[in-house]
Amino acid sequence: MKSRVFVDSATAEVRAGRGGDGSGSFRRESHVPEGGPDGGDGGRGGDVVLRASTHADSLLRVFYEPRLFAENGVDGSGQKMHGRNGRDLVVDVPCGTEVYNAETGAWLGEVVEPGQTLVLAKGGRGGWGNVHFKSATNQAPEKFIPGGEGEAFTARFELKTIADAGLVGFPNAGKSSLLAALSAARPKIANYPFTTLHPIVGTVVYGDYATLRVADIPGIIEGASGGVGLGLTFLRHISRSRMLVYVLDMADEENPAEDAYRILRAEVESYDPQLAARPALVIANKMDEPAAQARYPEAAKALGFEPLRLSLAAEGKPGLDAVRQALRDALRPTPQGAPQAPADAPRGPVDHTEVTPERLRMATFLKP
Ligand SMILES: Nc1nc2c(ncn2[C@@H]2O[C@H](COP(=O)(O)OP(=O)(O)OP(=O)(O)O)[C@@H](O)[C@H]2O)c(=O)[nH]1
Ligand SMILES: [Mg+2]
Repeated sequence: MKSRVFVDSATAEVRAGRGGDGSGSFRRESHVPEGGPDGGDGGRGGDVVLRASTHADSLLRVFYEPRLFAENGVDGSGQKMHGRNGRDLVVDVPCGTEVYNAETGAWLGEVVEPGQTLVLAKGGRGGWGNVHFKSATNQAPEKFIPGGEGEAFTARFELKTIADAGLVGFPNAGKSSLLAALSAARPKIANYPFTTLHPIVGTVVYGDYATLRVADIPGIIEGASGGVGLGLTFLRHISRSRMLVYVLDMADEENPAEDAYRILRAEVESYDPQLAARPALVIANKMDEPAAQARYPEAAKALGFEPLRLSLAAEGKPGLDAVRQALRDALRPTPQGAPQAPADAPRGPVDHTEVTPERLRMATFLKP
């Protein structure tokens, strides 16, 4: 079983290996009367390297072992022996890990694609042995060069989950239920708020083997971007998503869907206006509930568009195929490379008696 502990930021001491010293040795052999300098070079210090891995799903390892020290190079020795290079320390972190200098706040880079590496700290160069200093005038140099220091600093790691689409919704709206229905991911689902405590990503697989990744995060409540509830820290995990999926609980009588949508958008907007401007799919969930059906026309009117009807509790999960298709359509690259809302996306109500792909796109995409 996978660890339930989820760590999405961590601080660690990073220290590359020191270079081994050069040697100041002289050749001493019984049959060689005047042995010359034979001190070899030191090995270089190991680097500290960050590597994106699909096997790491949080920064737990860094959190528990916050000393990331690479091996020192070995000193050179007599008989022109070169010291061994220090081994690099390769730190596996989840895809989407960013690194900052903890003291200055400077952004140092990120690893995104599986296998991508980033050298965090370079090892010190190996020192030079005295063999390098032998010359016509100096046949017995005592001089040698010590190894260089490795780079060292305090690093702060932050994980930004990589997914194509991010689910946003009030607690209990059915986000995890949607992820479970779309993918093989098995997030915890329960009828109480804040069931989901950390982000989880699932992969949606299409008939033609196209895939896209969807991230489920804890529920967002009003004030999340200002630190209320769990929301703020987790909005970060969908900040790279190319699109957002707003999941509205149509059966929630206390929080009408149109209010929920306005609050969610405002929270996303105050977190990052660029994120709020990305394409969005809006889902009216729990449509199997009579209260949801009764509320739908009024909500659609207030919203100014028809959110996609979905029912995850009913037999056959009506609406799910349309959600899958809408995700796919939205994420298909355009000539510009990024998904775009159609230019003619309406702001007013749309007649939705028959769900054609074109209508779906029109009803579910909102121009920022
Ligand atoms: N009737 C009905 N219930 C649903 C539907 N979708 C989800 N639920 C129920 O709503 C409750 C909350 O579902 P979750 O998927 O855990 O909701 P969530 O948005 O992930 O909630 P948090 O993780 O707390 O933010 C569960 O009891 C689900 O079974 C639906 O379409 N119809
Ligand atoms: Mg959940």
